[in-house]
Amino acid sequence: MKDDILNRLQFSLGKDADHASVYDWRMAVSLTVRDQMVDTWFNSTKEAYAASSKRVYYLSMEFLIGRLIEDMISNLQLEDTVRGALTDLGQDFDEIVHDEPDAALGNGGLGRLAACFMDSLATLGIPAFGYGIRYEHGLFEQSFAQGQQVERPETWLNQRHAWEFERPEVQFPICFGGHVDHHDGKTTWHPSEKVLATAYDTPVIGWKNEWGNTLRLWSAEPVSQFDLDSFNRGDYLAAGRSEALARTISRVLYPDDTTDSGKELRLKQEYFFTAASIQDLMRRYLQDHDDLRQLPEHVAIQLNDTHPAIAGPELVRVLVDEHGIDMAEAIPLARACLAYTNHTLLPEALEKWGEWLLGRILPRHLEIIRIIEETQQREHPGSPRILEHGDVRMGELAFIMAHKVNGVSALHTELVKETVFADLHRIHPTRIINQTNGITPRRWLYNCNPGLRDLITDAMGDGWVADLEQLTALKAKRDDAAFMQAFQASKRDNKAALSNWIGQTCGIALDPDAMFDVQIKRIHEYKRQLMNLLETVALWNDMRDNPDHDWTPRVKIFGGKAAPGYYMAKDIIRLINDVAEVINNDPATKGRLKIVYPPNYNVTMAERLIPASDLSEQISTAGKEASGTGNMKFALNGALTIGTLDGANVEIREHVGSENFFLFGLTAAEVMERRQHHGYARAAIEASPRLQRVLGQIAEGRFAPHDTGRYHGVVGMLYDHDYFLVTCDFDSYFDAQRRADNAYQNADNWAAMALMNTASMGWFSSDRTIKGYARDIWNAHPPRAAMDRSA
Ligand code: 26V
Repeated sequence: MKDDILNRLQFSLGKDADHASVYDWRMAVSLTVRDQMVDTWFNSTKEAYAASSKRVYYLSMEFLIGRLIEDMISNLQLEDTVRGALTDLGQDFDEIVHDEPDAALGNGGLGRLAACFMDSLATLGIPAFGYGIRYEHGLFEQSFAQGQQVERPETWLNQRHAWEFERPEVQFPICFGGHVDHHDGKTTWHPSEKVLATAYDTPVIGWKNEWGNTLRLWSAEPVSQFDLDSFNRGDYLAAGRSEALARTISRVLYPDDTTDSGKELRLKQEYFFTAASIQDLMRRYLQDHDDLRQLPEHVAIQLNDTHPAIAGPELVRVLVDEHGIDMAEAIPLARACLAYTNHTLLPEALEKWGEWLLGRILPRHLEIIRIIEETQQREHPGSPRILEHGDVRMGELAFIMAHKVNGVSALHTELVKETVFADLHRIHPTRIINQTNGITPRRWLYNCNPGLRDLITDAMGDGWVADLEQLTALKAKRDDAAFMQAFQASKRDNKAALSNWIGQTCGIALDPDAMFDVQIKRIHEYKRQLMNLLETVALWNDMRDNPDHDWTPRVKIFGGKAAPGYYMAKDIIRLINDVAEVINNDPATKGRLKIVYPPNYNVTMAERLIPASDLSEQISTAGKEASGTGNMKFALNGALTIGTLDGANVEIREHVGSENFFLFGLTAAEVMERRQHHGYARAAIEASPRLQRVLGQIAEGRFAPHDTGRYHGVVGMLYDHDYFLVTCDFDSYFDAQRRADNAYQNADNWAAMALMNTASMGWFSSDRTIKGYARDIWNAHPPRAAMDRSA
């Protein structure tokens, strides 16, 4: 390993050890590790070919992968080797790990789920490709200026990405615009614009290096690098213009996951990566098959939300226009390959495109969508429409073109059946199924929490890493005093390490024995960070009123970004920071209450915070959080949840036991009912003196003394509509927090509850989720006898 690293340093980086920077060392190590994945990767590809296996194609606009170095090293079981080699070379392993930029090619849950799925597919040995976009700029970097969010472009590709292989030979033309000709029964699309999609492959090797799949991300390039005619005419700017235009397609990740803004560039991005992926998988299929009618036996295409929903019409277009299959046959054939996952019920996030816009950019696809619509209406008169009020509704399109549609938690799936797709569900009663989300235990326990990982492995071996339900054996340890002491110590160590980091980055001193209460996720009104903050102010008031009470010391930690145009979310961020300023400097509550909000929350920060948490905030308005996956990461790492009956919280609570979960709030049915009552928010505020007082303080400028009107908008919103029922759930939430306070006072009992969480979370491994998809949707199998292992 040492020689390999030095060789890489010399011959790939052109540096000698005496002059190498941390970056050079990191690249040398990463390339060395990457070399060790290649055999497994090639062999897996060969095996999948030899067995003529069905392949899974996971199409996702986002892959929120974060850093890769630790995952890669641990899956290859090279931790000791790499650490040893670096120590011998006088280098610090941890410093090198922290040098890797966090690949933020996603907004949040949906993108992180795709990354966990890639890890599980490889670990289970299921032949699969992840297809997405190689954004030059991932999710913006967040900082705070006077408490307000400031966005700066993210620049992960300013450095070479160590893990990818550029594939200049894997390149497909992607067309836009123009018009369509119908002649002698033959249809021809004459596009007006063309770009090239070039593949960049990252190997994804599963646990213990047994199987490798590919994450293939597409980058947009101009068809011709340079317009020589313009150049020769002396028009030097025009010579580069089409080049620049082409490259904008993969330039930047859209940071708005709240509202569908119908931007042309986003539609182009969606079609760009979908069309490239379909061409790629068709090419692969036709290499060793000739009958396209067998396509569904060999190809499963999973649509991660509606973002790649144009795959339906695109696949039909390829089958009909390029391979001469009848439309009537092509539609069911495409459907048999396609499946769609729904990740949100929020109406403002459901994608739709103006018919005129879609028709201008993809004229042939609009024709095909009309034919799909007619076919659906003929077969199921009165079916909900794809085309409505001049819009193409991507949810309906995805549903109609999929043989299976899934929700991401039990509750969410029922709501999908009852709300957004109620009418389509009546027509196709077996199409909607549930696949509750999961998380990869490799990243979210094994790598991010070495203390707990070693404790578990010492107790039971490492079989749990690929078979997480083995953790139930830990339940027997609750009466083992030595184990419980070590369990508590590992949490204490993580909290001390986090306190150090927060001291350094935020300049705030924390007491590692206080309860660490954490809410990290995108800032959305439905996630109710505001309710958490109001409760914090209420607690502060109570602490000041009763200074002699035996208060449980708390640290409130927030993390998350707001979409740049989501003004209410940005006001909430500013309010958190303003309140923190006042409370953190109040001598009356010193040592009892602190608020910290480290900027630029990302995957790497989650890996730091989650293992150091005591209390996990999962407090969305019931019915709004499709699943949540952060909730699973916390519980697995021994945090207790304070939460509503929403998303996967419902199933988490069933697994960990209601006695180990702080439940509060209205149910989804009660939420719908309450909204019918006119003036429900005002009534709730009037019934709660505690809440009234907090809102009064905010409204009168207690936290913005030089700009007292700053939060009138926020307070007014709560009084006037409060769509997400912050006011209605406030008292119930406050009570649940006091139950948590009391429970925390008994450290042994708290630890026992925490252990029950860790021990009960095995079912939430994304390995279990992927087995469900493979069985119920894809009919895909590992070519290896490994199937026995994963059966
Ligand atoms: C939505 C949109 C709307 C149109 C414009 C661009 C854009 C980009 C991303 C999204 C994603 C919204 C859906 C989403 O992330 N859902 C989350 O999915 C998680 C994985 O299933 C789940 O755990 C979360 O509860 C759910 O909010």
